[in-house]
Amino acid sequence: MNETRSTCPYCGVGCGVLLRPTSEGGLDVRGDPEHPANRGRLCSKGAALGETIGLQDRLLHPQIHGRRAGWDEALNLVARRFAATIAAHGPDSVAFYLSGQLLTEDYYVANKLMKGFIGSGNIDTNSRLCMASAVAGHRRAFGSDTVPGVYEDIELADLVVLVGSNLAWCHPVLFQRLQAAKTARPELRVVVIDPRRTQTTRFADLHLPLLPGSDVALLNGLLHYLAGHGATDDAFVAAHVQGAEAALAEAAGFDISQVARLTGLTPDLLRQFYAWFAETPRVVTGFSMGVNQSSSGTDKVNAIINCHLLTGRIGKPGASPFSITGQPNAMGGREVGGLANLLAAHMEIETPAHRALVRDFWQARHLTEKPGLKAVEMFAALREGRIKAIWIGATNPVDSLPEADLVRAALQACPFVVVSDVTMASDSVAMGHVLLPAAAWGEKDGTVTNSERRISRQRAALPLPGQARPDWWIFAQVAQRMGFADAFDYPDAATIFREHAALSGLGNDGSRDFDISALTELSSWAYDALPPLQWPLPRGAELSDTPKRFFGDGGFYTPDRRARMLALPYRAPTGNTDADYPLVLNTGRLRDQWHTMTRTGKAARLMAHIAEPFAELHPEDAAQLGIVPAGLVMVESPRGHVLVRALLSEDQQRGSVFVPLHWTDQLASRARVDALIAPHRDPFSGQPELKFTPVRARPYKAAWYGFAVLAQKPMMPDCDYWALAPAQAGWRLELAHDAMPADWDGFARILFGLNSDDAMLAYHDRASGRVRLAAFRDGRLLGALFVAPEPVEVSRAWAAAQLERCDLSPAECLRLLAGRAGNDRPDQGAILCACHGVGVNPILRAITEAGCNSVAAVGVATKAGTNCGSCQGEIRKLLDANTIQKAG
Ligand SMILES: Nc1nc2c(c(=O)[nH]1)N[C@H]1C(S)=C(S)[C@@H](COP(=O)(O)OP(=O)(O)OC[C@H]3O[C@@H](n4cnc5c(=O)[nH]c(N)nc54)[C@H](O)[C@@H]3O)O[C@H]1N2
Ligand SMILES: Nc1nc2c(c(=O)[nH]1)N[C@H]1C(S)=C(S)[C@@H](COP(=O)(O)OP(=O)(O)OC[C@H]3O[C@@H](n4cnc5c(=O)[nH]c(N)nc54)[C@H](O)[C@@H]3O)O[C@H]1N2
Ligand code: SF4
Ligand SMILES: [Mo]
Repeated sequence: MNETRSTCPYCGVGCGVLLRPTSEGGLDVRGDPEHPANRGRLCSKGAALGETIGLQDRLLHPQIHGRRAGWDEALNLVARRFAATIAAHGPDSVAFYLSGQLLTEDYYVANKLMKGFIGSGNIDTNSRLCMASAVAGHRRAFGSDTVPGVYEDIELADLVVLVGSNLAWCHPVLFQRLQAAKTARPELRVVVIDPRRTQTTRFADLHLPLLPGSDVALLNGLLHYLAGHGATDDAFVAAHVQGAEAALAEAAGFDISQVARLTGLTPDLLRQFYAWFAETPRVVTGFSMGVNQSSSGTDKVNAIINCHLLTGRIGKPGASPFSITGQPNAMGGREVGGLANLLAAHMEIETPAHRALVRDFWQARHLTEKPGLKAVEMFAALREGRIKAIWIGATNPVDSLPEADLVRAALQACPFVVVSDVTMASDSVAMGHVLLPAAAWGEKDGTVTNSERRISRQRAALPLPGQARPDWWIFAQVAQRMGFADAFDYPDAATIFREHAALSGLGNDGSRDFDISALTELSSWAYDALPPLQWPLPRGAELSDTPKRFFGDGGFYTPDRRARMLALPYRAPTGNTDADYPLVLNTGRLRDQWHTMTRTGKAARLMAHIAEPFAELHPEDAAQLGIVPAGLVMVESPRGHVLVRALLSEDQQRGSVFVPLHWTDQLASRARVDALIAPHRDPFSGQPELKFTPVRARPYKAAWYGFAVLAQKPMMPDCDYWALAPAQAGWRLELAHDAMPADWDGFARILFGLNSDDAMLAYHDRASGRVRLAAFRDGRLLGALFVAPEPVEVSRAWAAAQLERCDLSPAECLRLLAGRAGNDRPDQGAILCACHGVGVNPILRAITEAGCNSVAAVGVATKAGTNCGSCQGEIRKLLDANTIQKAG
């Protein structure tokens, strides 16, 4: 079998995949049984990778002002404009805004160009929105940005605490490993700290639904409790820790009643959690965006680390704090120094000796002397005209940065915007004066580092389409054309990797955590064959697979080699709710979507899980506001608004509203949630507060609601609300507007893209305001539109499935107009199991009619949940609901 070993390009778990090109130009993807991160497992997104690589919407040629250009012309223009801007306004008038989705080699070259040759620190990345607080917290506590533990610790622990992490949806394979460990050892306890109920909290033994932003109070209380209940590791603290007294003195103010007041949790819940933590030597605390994306994010990280340092539970099997990284190469980006305040190879811009090392090694013409602007400041500088040329690569800031409308305006006003991307269809690509077509996953070669410091190869299995080129090549070409030919004369990714490895060992001798100098002399052949390896790998290290932990015996990277515990006064989130903006907006991720959907949004089976943007509210809040289930809701902050579907659920706590971050102008009329978000940031990391924005919500009064399925991608009608999603054989579209169109027939004809000789079936019920229109050609459905004065009640999955048929009988055409499935083709309902395409209805029937009473039994009956397992939590939710219903 001709399979290529590579790594999944999505989350920081970093699963190994095996790729086999198909005869139709596609890619078969399966989990790599030999990769230590996943041992053959994949989640729904990884399993659907083959469906996201199609070339529709691909950026295939360089473009200048919308005109197709050659590489030479485009690269020369970029080099000339950047050089001219620097000459006229200095190096800090230009900036790169990049991404944790670039490969290490791409990143290394970009960072070297900006910090070593342009001479500015203005290179920041979306890791500022993601990992910056973890980086800052690690550096404050350990003197270095080190993740001490390994994945195996989650399986070896007796208590796993997850803080601000929806592991089941965001790191599903790590979650599967945790699930398997708990099945094998039911005494392994799981505690989840999250304001809302999620598929992760459902799995937990204990869920602490704290008030948003109150983590430091909860964790200070834990520290105080640990000290008072004999859980301190005195020997470890005496030998390896500084600052315990001050930290404990601060924490002493956080007794149970004070913590209960600040967090909204009951004293009983708190005592239960604290007691478990105190009595369990093997604790892993995993943390993610509920921690980092906060105005007290760095303090939250240190509050977690404080508890692990006090108890000596760090870098030992089954015991460690554990930062769960978001993007596939969040770690690699940090290794090469891909943040405005880092240098390279975990060295510091502020340390003269480090600058000297890097300057000599790079033969740098203009090594930056100071940190550059962090993401939010960078876009403010753009807006104020201080930055006059920017290069955006592998990220979509028009949708993912706070004050997103201002970000768009800043790019509109910027004299020179370069975007390197793989798609044409993104809100940021639309802002570029010069577009550079990058090679996509599956076509490019290099390395990424996952959450447990494991470096894995991404390998190409497909040819480069059109004029696409790897990101490192693009940066190196521009560098060469700016006059730095010698330093950027890279023939391949392997050469870049060797240089990076060599720099990591330079003047190191154990003084820096990041050292992979054992890989400095890797031949190109050995680089191609490189197996997944954890660092550190100092010169002479054996290239073996034994787990590598840090700090079990101290050896921190502070000058005195001791870790720091910090006194952490509690700070409430920066923005305050008030009478005008009484709700807290929380934002985050869905199981089957990746960020701004430029890739997962192409896969019908991933869109089938949740096909529309929504706001999730507590039913009592909704009732008070007059918001009805499945109605539309306007969520507003002083900065902007979104118009999305209302989802009422007690999974939300009162006063909170959750909106996913994924939808953009490409697939919805107005659902870019970052348009609402304030630029408040953590003072230490500069990471924005993406999980706490005061907002208000109100119902949208629609004159009509519509749902359509379409064989062709439609021209978007002029409607206040629309949300588009690909289906297996066409598109599905949700609509609503506050005024009726003059003529439904004409409206539908344009929507369906009909010819004048295409006939349409129509049904108007003037009394009820219901309209149904459908057009067919040779037994095929071209389009169907269902309109009602209230949210349309037609099975979406069933209607979309009719697009796949080429043999619709006249009776079936009429039934379609009636909006009802026939008995012979039962309606699936919303698709829960993306892998096997199993909807909620067959699963419910298995539970209620066939008596299935476990996830496994549902799997046997329907196949749901038997491949990647990502939907098992939702199946469990249906099982629980059924049990409750029976009991009631
Ligand atoms: N399916 C999917 N998986 C992904 C991604 C994706 O786009 N889609 N993206 C990847 C990336 S880049 C990242 S960064 C990770 C993110 O992974 P996670 O951090 O697990 O995901 P989020 O949904 O952003 O947020 C996690 C949780 O934080 C909670 N939270 C909000 N406020 C607070 C608070 O004040 N305290 C606490 N304790 N919790 C709070 C939210 O309710 C949410 O459930 O996911 C990665 N994996
Ligand atoms: N409200 C709110 N906002 C958030 C978050 C949140 O939780 N809430 N989370 C934040 C976090 S943690 C993150 S990580 C960000 C993510 O936000 P972004 O980074 O803006 O989102 P992506 O959709 O991943 O953007 C990646 C872009 O790179 C392109 N691309 C893919 N592969 C390649 C490649 O190989 N080369 C090049 N050049 N381009 C490529 C894609 O087409 C896409 O346009 O969002 C942040 N914003
Ligand atoms: S858990 Fe899923 S998204 Fe993350 S790396 Fe593995 S397969 Fe990819
Ligand atoms: Mo992220």
